[in-house]
Amino acid sequence: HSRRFMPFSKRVNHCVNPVAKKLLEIIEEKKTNLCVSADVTTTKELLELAEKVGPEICVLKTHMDIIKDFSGETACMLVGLAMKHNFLLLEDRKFADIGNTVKMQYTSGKFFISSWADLVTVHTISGPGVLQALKEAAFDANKPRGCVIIGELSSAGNLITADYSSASMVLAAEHFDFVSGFVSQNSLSSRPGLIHFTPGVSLGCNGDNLGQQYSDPDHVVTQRGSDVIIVGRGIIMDANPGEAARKYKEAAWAAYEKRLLA
Ligand code: BMP
Repeated sequence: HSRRFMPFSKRVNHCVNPVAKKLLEIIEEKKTNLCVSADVTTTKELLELAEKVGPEICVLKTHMDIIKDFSGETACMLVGLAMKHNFLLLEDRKFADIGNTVKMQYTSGKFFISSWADLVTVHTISGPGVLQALKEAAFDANKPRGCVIIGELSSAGNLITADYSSASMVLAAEHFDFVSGFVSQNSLSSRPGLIHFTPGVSLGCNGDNLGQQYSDPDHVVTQRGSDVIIVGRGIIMDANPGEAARKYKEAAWAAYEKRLLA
C-alpha cells in the first residue's frame, strides 16, 4: 500500500521509529498535519507563540541557536507547553558534520538538544556515520527519539540532486528504527511508516528575496505528496498567529482528506 493514499490512523502500525508512531497518533487525534516553524529570537516570543499555536499543531519546529536568551528554562518551559497542548518538538539543527562531532553537538554544549527535542533534522552529506552517532546518543539519552533526514531543500539553486536524494533514502533504510521521516519537496518514499515534512509553504507569497520558494498547502499535500506542512512566516508574522495557524491547519487537513479520496 502506498503511503500517500493510506489514512494516518492505518499508517501508525507501519512505524518502526516510536516518535513517528507517536506523531501519527497526535496528527489523528488533533486532526492537524501542521508544523509551525517558531523562527523567533527570544524565549518570551517562543513561549508565547507555542501557547497560541499549540492547539492547532502536531509539531513545533525550532532553531534554538537563534534564541538570544536560551537557557535550560527555555527548553523546560517549552517541553511543558508541548505536553499541555500535545505536540512534538523538532529542533531544526540540520546536523552535517562527522558522526563524533554530531554526537557532541546533539547531547552537549549550550543546547543539550537530545534531552528535550523529540526530533532533529540531519543532512546525509557526511554519510551513514552521522545517523549511527545520533542513534547511539539517543539510546544513551534513554528517551524516544527520532531524526528527520533532509532529502530535498526548498531554496532556489540548492545543490541537492535526485541521486543525492535517493542515496539518502538508502541510508535511511539502514536505520528505520531511528528515522521518523524526511524533509522534502516531493514524495521520496512510499513506505507508510515514514512521514514527509514540507517547508516552503505559504497561502500568500511566492517567495522571499533570499531564495525561499513557496507553494500553497493544497498543492504540497495533494500534488507533491507531503504529510506535514511546515509554515514559518506565514503564521508567525501574522497579527494573529493562532488564527493564522487555524487557517493553515484547515487547508492542510482538507488537502489530506482530498488526497485519500483520489
Ligand atoms: P518560512 O515558512 O518562514 O519560509 O520558514 C521555513 C522554515 O523551514 C525555516 O525555519 C527554514 O529553516 C526551514 N526549511 C526551509 O525553509 N526549507 C528547507 O528545505 C528545509 C527547512 O528546514
